[in-house]
Amino acid sequence: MSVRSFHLGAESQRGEFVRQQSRFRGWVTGDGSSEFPAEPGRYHLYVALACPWSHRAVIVRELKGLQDVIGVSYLHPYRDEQGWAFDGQEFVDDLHGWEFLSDAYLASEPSYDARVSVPVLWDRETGRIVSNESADIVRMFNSEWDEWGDTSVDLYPIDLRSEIDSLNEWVYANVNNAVYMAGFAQSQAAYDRAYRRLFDALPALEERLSRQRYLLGDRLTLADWRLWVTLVRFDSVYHTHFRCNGARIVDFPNLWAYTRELYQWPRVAETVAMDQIKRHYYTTHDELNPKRIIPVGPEHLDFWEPHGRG
Ligand SMILES: N[C@@H](CCC(=O)N[C@@H](CS)C(=O)NCC(=O)O)C(=O)O
Repeated sequence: MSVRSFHLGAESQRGEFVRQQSRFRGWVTGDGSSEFPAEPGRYHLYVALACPWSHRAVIVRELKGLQDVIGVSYLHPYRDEQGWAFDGQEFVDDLHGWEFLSDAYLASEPSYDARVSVPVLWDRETGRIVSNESADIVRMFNSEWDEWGDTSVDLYPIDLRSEIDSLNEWVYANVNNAVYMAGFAQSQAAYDRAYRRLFDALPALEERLSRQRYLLGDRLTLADWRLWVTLVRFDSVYHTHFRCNGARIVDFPNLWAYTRELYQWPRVAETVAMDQIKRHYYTTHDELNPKRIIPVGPEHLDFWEPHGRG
């Protein structure tokens, strides 16, 4: 087995963590107008349940009832410098028997040498990656397979799209990515900036959710699932591992009830692999946790407690 090395991180001159832009931005279309026409059984999703960006793709696939239409393979939660991998036991690539997700990237672009990220939407027909951008993948899942999926579920309704897009941008910068910027900061100042962003954002979201059930009113949208994948990991991982210790989600009554409501949404709890989530973060980032000891707590975090929203 050869050791492959891919860039695992980048920093700006200010010591800030910089997330790589996704390289594959193809689009599956229900009307067949792109090079990737929607078909049942043709596309396959590679995800790690530990990863928040993967998690929202998994959730939208479930909510749209696409389980028999789009296949899925799960990567092992532990990731080293060789990138996301299968162990051939619990985590197997049924399609190709690959050992590493980098095989998918190299098959798509033989000279690929950038970071190997999940999720990946794979096309079995052309043998290459359609997309490695979760924001695109969830939008495709929402509508492009509607011939086979549940059309009663629309998480990206036309009348709310511009509001969803702008809120998504804000949530990404101030919550989803802010926790990583705090965790991977290379200087006190970079950490302080990320921390401030995050702990200005959470009270603003708390206030918003005290007035309305979901982020954009009474309809659950992609914006909610984007936020939620970070909230559900927060108290177990980001609060400790990424030093986001200004408050826990359980300290915000509305954010915490909202987190429980979405957790209790049909078919969602099954997608939350808390053991894999903790294992991934606490064992993968040696810089932050060199002994790879996984904290036992928090205890009594009960996502099934009645949420009382409605
Ligand atoms: N823009 C990507 C980001 C995905 C991403 O950063 N995934 C992380 C896991 S949570 C990853 O695979 N990181 C591996 C690496 O960067 O080396 C998306 O949203 O799909």
